[in-house]
Amino acid sequence: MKRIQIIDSHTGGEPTRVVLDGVTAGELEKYRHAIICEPRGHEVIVGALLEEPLDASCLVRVTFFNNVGLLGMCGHGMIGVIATLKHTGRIQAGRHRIETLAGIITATLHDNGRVSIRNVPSYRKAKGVQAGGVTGDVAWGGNWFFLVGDHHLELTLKNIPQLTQASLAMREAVHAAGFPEVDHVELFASPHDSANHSRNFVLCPGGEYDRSPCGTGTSAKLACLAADGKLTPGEVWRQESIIGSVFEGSYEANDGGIIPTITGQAFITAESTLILDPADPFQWGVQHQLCEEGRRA
Ligand code: PYC
Repeated sequence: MKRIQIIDSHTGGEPTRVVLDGVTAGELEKYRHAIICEPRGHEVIVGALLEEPLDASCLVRVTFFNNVGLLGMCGHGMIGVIATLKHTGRIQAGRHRIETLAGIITATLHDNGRVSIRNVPSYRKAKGVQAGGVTGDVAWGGNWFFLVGDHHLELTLKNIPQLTQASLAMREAVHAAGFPEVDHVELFASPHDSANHSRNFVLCPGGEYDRSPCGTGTSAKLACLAADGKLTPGEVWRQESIIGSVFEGSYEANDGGIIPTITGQAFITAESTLILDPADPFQWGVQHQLCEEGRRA
C-alpha cells in the first residue's frame, strides 16, 4: 500500500491539498491524479507539494498542481500552504520566503491568521485583445489570464454553467488570436457587496471555476489597473469572487509592471493519509482509469 500524507484547507471556498510526505517532485506526474481527482478528491482541488528549497533563504519549495498539470503560482493555494505550516507548528507569525515554479514569493502570516502574499512580478502583456466577440487584456500574475469586462453575462451562481461555457470559448478564441499561453479566463462585473470594488468569475486550466477571487488572477487584474492608471501604488482593491469571498490586493510599482500583494485567510478542513491499494482498479483516479481503458479500447 502506498501512503501519502496530506492536509486539506480552503481559502475563500477554494480547496488546497498540501502533500507533506510520500511523493517527490520527480514522482508527481505519476501520482497527480490519484492525489487530486475522484475517488479521493475532485477536480476543483489544487495540490501543493512541499519539498526542501533549492535557495537556502527560502523556507520551503512548493510545486502547485491540479487535474491537468502544474501551476506556476497559486495565490489561494499559497495562503493554504501558510495556514497548513502554521497548523503543523512549523511556522509562526512573521515573514517567510517560499520558492514556486514562477519564482520566489514572500508570505506574511499575521497574528490574526490572515496571510499576505507578496507575489511574483506581474504585468499586462496586451491591452484590448479582440477574441470570440469580446475585448480583453492578457496579463501575467504568476499564471496567464485573459481578463474580460464586456461579456454581458451576469456573474451569479445560477449562471455558472453558462459562464464556464462562455469562458472556455473565450480561451480558445484568445489562443487563436495569438496568445496560446493563456490558461485562465477572468470575467469581471460590479460587486454584489458595495464594500468591494469588483466581482469575478475565474475559469481554471482544467475547466473548473475558482471559488476564491483567485490570487494570481487578482494580481493580473492589479497589473491592468496599474497600467491604466486606475489604481495607485498602495491603494487597496477588494476583489469579490463568484461565491462572495474576498481578497484584498495592492501593489508596488516595478520596472514597467507591478509587484502585487494579496491578502486572505485559509481554514484547515482535514488531516489525513491517502492510501493507494494495488488491488483497487481505481487507485490512480477514476478519470485516469477511464482514459486508460479508452486508450486500450
Ligand atoms: O488563487 O492563484 C490562485 C488560483 C489559481 C488557480 C486557482 N486558484
